[in-house]
Amino acid sequence: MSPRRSPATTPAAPAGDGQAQRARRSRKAPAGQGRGPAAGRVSRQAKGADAAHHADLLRQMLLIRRFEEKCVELYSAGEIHGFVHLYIGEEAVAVGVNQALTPDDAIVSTYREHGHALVRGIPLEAVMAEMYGKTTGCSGGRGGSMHLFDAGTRFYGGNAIVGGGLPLAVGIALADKMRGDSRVTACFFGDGAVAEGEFHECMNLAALWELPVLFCCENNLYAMGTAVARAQAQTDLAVRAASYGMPAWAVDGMDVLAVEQAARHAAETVRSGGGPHFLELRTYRFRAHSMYDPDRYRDKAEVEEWKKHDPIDALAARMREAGELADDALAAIDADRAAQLAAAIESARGGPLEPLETLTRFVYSPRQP
Ligand SMILES: Cc1ncc(C[n+]2csc(CCOP(=O)(O)OP(=O)(O)O)c2C)c(N)n1
Ligand SMILES: [Mg+2]
Repeated sequence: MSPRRSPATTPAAPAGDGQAQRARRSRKAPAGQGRGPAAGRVSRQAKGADAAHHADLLRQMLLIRRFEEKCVELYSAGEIHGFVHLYIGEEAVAVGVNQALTPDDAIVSTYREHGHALVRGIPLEAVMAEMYGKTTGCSGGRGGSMHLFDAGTRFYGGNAIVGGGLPLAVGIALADKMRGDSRVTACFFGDGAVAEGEFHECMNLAALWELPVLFCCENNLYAMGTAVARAQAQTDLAVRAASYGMPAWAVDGMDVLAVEQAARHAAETVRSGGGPHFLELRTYRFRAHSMYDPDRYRDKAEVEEWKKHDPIDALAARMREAGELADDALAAIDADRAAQLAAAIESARGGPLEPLETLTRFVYSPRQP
C-alpha cells in the first residue's frame, strides 16, 4: 500500500478542533511555524548571528549523519553487533528540537536515538564505546545502540519498547512539577507508538495534570514494514493528541529551522506552565528500519523522492543561497568529523569489556537499609 502523504512537506497546521481547545486553556496561538526570520531589514550583525547559528545546526546534523554512516561500516565489518536503527534522513528533528531545550531539561527517546544522544551532549567517545559494548560506554556497555543512557545530561534512554518512553516522560514531568522545577521533558517516539494504549493513557494524564512534556512524534510514515496509512484510521497524528485538549501541530520535519521554530514556541509554553504540547514531525528514514531489515515494503522511487528533501542538503542550499557557506566549508566540517570519529573508534576498540565476575551486577538493586 502506498502512503497517503507525498514528500511535499505539509506546512505546519493546527490539528483538530485546536482553536476551541486552546481557547479553553487560554493559551496563545502558536507562531506561524515554517516562516523564516522576522521579515524586514536585518542588520549585518543579525545576519552574522544567523549564519553562525545555521553553521552550528549544519555541524550537528552532519555529526549524526557521519556517526551513523561509520556505524554501518563498523557493523558490516563485524565490529559492532546487535540491533542498530539508523536515523539518517531524520536529523533535523533531533537537532531542531534540542535547540529549544536547556541542560536542565530532560530527553526520553526510542531505540533510534543516536542523534538525540549526540546533540544532547553525551560525548562521542562514550556513545561509540557503547556501540562496542565496552564498559567505557555511556551505559557501561550493557545497553548497546538501543539503550544509550546518561543521567548526567538528563538523557533517559534509549528505550526499545515501542511507546515505552511515554510513561517515563510523563513520570519525570510529574516529578518536576511536584518539585516546582520549570523543566521540560522532551519525549521522542515514532508513529507506531500512537497505536499503543499507553500513548492514550499518557496523553490523557499529561493533559489532565498539565504536565511539562513536549511530545515529539517522529512520523516517518512507517512502523517497521507497516505504513501509517495501513495501521491508523486517522493519519494526521496531531489530531489524535489534540483530542486530549493539548495544542498539537504538524511540522515539516525535514526543515531544521521550521522544527526549531515550532519547538521553541512549544517549549516556551510548556515551560511557563501551559501544560503539554504535541508536535508531529513529518519526516522520513532514508535507510531500512534496522540493519536486519531488507526494506521490501516501500518503493525505491518513494525513497529517492524523499531524499530530494534531505535536511542537510536543504540547509546547505539555503546557506549557499544566502552566501553563508563557503565552497570548501562542508569538506572542512567533514574532515573534522572524520578525525573525531577515528579517535572515538580508536578509544572504543581499546576499552575493556565487562569481566564475567561482575556480569550480574545491576540485575537487582542493592538492599536498602
Ligand atoms: C511494544 C512493542 N511492540 C512491538 C515491538 C517491535 N517493534 C520494534 S520497532 C517497531 C516499529 C515502531 O515504529 P515507530 O514507532 O514508527 O518508530 P520508527 O522505527 O519508525 O522510528 C516495532 C513494532 C516493540 N519493540 N515493542
Ligand atoms: Mg515510524
